Amino acid sequence: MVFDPRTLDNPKEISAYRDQRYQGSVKDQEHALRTSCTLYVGNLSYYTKEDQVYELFGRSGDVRRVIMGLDRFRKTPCGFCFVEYYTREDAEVALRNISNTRLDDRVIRADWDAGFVEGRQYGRGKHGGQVRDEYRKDYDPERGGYNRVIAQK
Ligand code: GTA
Repeated sequence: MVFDPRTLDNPKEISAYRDQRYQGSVKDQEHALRTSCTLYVGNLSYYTKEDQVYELFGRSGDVRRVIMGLDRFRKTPCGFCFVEYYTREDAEVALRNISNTRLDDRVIRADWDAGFVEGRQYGRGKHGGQVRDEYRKDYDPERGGYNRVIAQK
């Protein structure tokens, strides 16, 4: 197991994100973030397919599974996924090499994740997709155009 000593002093250095619905203590979540083999991948196109994710992330190590993020009402991809590796080391290589590179011509962002549990594959926004898509002001054709709040005005 590779520990980065900086993260022990400042847990936010491992990831700025904390899942507000995490089932466990703050300490448990910090520990999971430091030891898990799972990455969250954001800013995907809604059109990106699971096998493209396997292909790209498989270059950094053996991928155990990919869980595509889905709109919770439509059950269609909504622009994120979780990638689980068999080892922490392979996940670290992927985070270093793939985060902020392009997939389907979009700059994707990878982040440590505390681990997938059933239900986390669904967008939590009021409209079923990701929360951040409801705050977006730009037109993003690969993520449904305008955000759905603006589109309905
Ligand atoms: N590991 O960065 C991440 C990450 N994100 C962004 C989502 N997930 C992530 N996991 C990791 N790292 O399983 C995971 C979630 C869930 C799934 C879908 O992806 O754990 P979501 O994106 O629909 O919702 O999740 P999430 O993550 O709960 O919302 P977020 O972005 O943190 O927002 C929380 C609150 O902040 C919102 O309720 C809103 O009040 C506010 N907010 C968010 N974005 C903005 C914004 N642009 N402006 C103002 N307020 C905002």
